[in-house]
Order: sequence, then structure tokens, then C-alpha cells
Amino acid sequence: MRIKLLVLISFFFTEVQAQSKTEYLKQFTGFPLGASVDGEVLLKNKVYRDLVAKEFNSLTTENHLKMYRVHPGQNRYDFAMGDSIVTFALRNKMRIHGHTLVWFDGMADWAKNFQGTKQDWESLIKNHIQTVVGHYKGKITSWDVVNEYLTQNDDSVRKFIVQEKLGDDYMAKCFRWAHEADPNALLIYNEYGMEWSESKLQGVIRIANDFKKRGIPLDGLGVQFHLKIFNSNERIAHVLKELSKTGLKIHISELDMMVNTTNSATLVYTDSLKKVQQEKYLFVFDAYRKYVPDNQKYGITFWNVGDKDTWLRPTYKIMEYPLLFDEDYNRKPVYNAILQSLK
Ligand code: 9MR
Repeated sequence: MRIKLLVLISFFFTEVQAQSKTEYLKQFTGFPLGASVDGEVLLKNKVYRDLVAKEFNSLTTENHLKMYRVHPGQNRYDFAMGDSIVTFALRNKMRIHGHTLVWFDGMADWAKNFQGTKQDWESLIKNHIQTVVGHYKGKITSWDVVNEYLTQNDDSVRKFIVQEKLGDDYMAKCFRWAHEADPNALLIYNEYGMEWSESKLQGVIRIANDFKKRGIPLDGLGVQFHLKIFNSNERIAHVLKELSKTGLKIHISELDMMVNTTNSATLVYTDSLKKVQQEKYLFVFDAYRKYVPDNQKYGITFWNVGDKDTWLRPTYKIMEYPLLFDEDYNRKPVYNAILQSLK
């Protein structure tokens, strides 16, 4: 009887020890490790929810705070899903990054069709920004104030309704309005494509320096890094080094890595693809650690959690495996490889 009890007790302690020994990437990065999340999946799927709570210490709202979701009618805001993510994150002591206040592709239909003077348009955007930022004042640490200000390939301002109505300098105004609504929030300009376009990279740096000179409250730059396995390591390093020279916080804000270079709907995720992807992921983590000074490391955020959550599958109707967790939310070998490299 006593022996049985002893065996049971020792089994229990070994179990507890084994559990407490689980190591998490976020323990070894030295900077916040984040993921963008979907509020509905977070509510419905316990596996997703538990994994997010354990693996990450920063969350980005992937879609719920875009204008078309949070402000679906001229006089109607819908904060339900945003609130639910924020409550979850705060309960789990995580940082929250708000995405995104003004984005050409995130406009609500009613706003796209809004008729009014320049002054009316300024009020519309100002009210939108200040209502959303104000609602989360003291809860959301940082915001992507403007997303994708430049065009696809170079240093020219993207044309869309807000730019047409307010002029090219609309971004500076948006930052000022956001700052008024929550002076403690960190304000970020988020951009993509710098890994392939030098002109675009230089555009972002030009804007950052101009804003600094003019006293526009810009705290950081988001570099999305929706990478492909063939993006060059040299460029990834170059982007991080150049952006760091601005002295601003640097957020790798939407990290994922496409392996499907032929846009196949039935791609097989072979060992060799996994290996190339792993090497590049290791490079990204290493480069971020090396080239971004510690006080500028705002963190690395993945664009959602498991491969089945990726935007790439529905958007391009292809098979993709761009993240660190598989279909069943198990860690992929690339997760462990990054973990080992950080230790
Ligand atoms: O991942 C997002 C996807 O679920 C949405 O349908 C889409 C449109 O709102 O936006 C995706 O996220 C984008 C992000 O907001 C800005 N950078 C590019 C991302 C991928 O398109």
C-alpha cells in the first residue's frame, strides 16, 4: 500500500516537473513575442486560446479594429470583438497592439461613399481615430495609426479616398489626432514591401525623419515581413539595419513565410521546403537580435497562429504553411529550431 502511494506521489511530481519544464520561445527572445488573433476563433476554440495565452506576450487585433469592422455605419461603432480580445489579453497580462486606424483597404463602405467638404472629411477621420483610440485609452499600448501609406513598389504616396480628400500630408494629421486621444499610446507607421523595394524602404526612412523634424508624434515603424522563402537574407538584414538608424522602435509586425512559390492549390510541404523555411526564420530572428538595438526592439509579431489560420490560404486560394504551429496547433520543427538558437 505504502509503496503504491510512493509510486503515485513520485509519478505526480515527475508529471508536474515535466510540465513546468516546457520551454517557450517568448522566454528566450528578450523582446515581446506576439501574434495577431481573430476574436471569434479566440472565443470558440479552446486549443487556440490556451496556446495563445502560453506562447505569446503581445497580441495584435488582426481585423476587428479595422474601420470596416469597428465602425460599420456612420454613427455606429462595434467594439464587441475588439473588447473581447482586449479583455483576454489583459487577463493574461499581454501587451495589445491596435491594428489599424487608417488603411486604404480597411475603409468602411459608408466612408468610401461619404460626400462632404475637405472639412467634413477631416472631421470624419479625426472622429474615427479619436473614438477608437479613446475607447481603448490606457488598455491598448500601441497603434498602427496608418497602414501602407506608400504604393506597392516605390516612394510615392498611395492614392485613395482619404489621401484625395485630405492631401498627402494626411498621415501627419492622423498621428496628431491619435496622440491627442491617448498621449501615452505608442504610435506606429506600418508598411510592407521593403524587403523587395529599396525605393520604398528609403521612402519610409524619409517620412520617419521628416516626422521627427516636424515633431509629429511617431514612435515606431512596423515592418510587416510577409516573407517568401526566396527573399534574400541580405535585404532582410539591410532593412532592419536601415530602419534602426531612425532611432525609432522597430516592430516586425506581420511575420509569416510563404513556401508556395508556384501558387499551387495542392502544394506538398516537403522536408526540403521545411528546411529552407527554417533557415530563413532563423535568419530573421538572428538579424532582429543583432541589428536592432535593444531599446528599439518593439517585438516580433506573427500574422496569426497556426497554418490553418493564415490569411494566405483564403486570399490566394493556395496551400500555405507559413507559421510556427501546424494544423493541430502543434509546434513545428521550426519552432524548436528557433528556440534552440536563442538559448
Ligand atoms: O490577415 C488579414 C485578412 O484576414 C483580412 O481579410 C485582410 C483584409 O482586411 O487583411 C489581412 O491583413 C492584412 C493587414 O491588415 C495589413 N497588411 C497585410 C495583411 C495581409 O493582407
